[in-house]
Amino acid sequence: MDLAELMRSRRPCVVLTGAGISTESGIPDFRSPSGIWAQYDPMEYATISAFRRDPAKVWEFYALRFEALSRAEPNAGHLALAELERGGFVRAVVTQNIDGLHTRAGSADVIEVHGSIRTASCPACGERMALADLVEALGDDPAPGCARCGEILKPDVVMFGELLPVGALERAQQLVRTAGMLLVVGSSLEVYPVAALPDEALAAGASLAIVNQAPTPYDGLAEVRVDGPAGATLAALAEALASP
Ligand code: BV8
Ligand code: ZN
Repeated sequence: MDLAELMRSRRPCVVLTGAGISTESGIPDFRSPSGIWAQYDPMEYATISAFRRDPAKVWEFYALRFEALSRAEPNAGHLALAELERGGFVRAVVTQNIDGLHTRAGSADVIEVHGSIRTASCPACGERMALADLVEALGDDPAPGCARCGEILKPDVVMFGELLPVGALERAQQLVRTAGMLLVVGSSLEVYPVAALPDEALAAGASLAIVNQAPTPYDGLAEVRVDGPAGATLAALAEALASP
């Protein structure tokens, strides 16, 4: 059975995306050979303890990523998922990405389980700062301080060792338990608790499909497995499902 036939027969489809759907927008992923973790040790830059130990160092890492993220545009993969949502095939997109590209591509129901770079918040008083002001503040201060109380702000992304936004994770779990199928696009499915979502979908009787350019631990359980680029694969899928 191919992906289009599966999407027609197993509705609604919930999509889970990872960094691999945004590489064609120029944003590096994490675990590919050219990925971020090849240059930066996640334990030094992406854990909440690293942030508490040396916030300026973690801010330096995120400032670099903000550069690439703010220049990025949605690609054919993001646009195809938005079209499939409008066409009634995709129920929602659960994303591990913090780049906001699904929303900019027109997807209406997007669950950002690892937060987003859209804002940063003050751990002490909760004051929020938007990305535009952040980028400006980062210009002359490696670790932006809270306008209200001076404490160093933290990007509103989920770092290793941090709990995911409770509402987001619960909604993602509820969606996959009531889906006809879960379509995973561009994720190595190695980071928990998100990497347990395919198990929850399968346990609830949903089918699993995976579009990814490297093996994942769930490949053996996927009814359809496409080892190809997300952009072209999803564009072809939207094309196939557009024609009756
Ligand atoms: C939690 C932040 C509970 C946002 C990220 C030690 C210390 C602390 C925690 C742990 C620990 N050991 C284990 C843990 C648990 C940890 C975990 O799962 N670790 C893993 C590595 C084993 N999880 C956590 O810490 C989570 N929190 O468990 O809290 C807790 C807390 C307190 C007290 C008690 C309990 C938090 C997890 C979230 C971490 N945040 N990032 C950011 O900066 O982006 S992780 C990072 O990995 C990103 O969020 C990313 O989204 C996520 C997953 O990566 P992927 O998206 O899958 O990307 P990846 O590069 O891996 O794969 C991309 C794939 O696409 C590749 O296979 C590639 O081939 C493919 N591809 C590329 N291009 C294309 C393509 N395919 C098709 N087409 C293309 N064009
Ligand atoms: Zn504050």
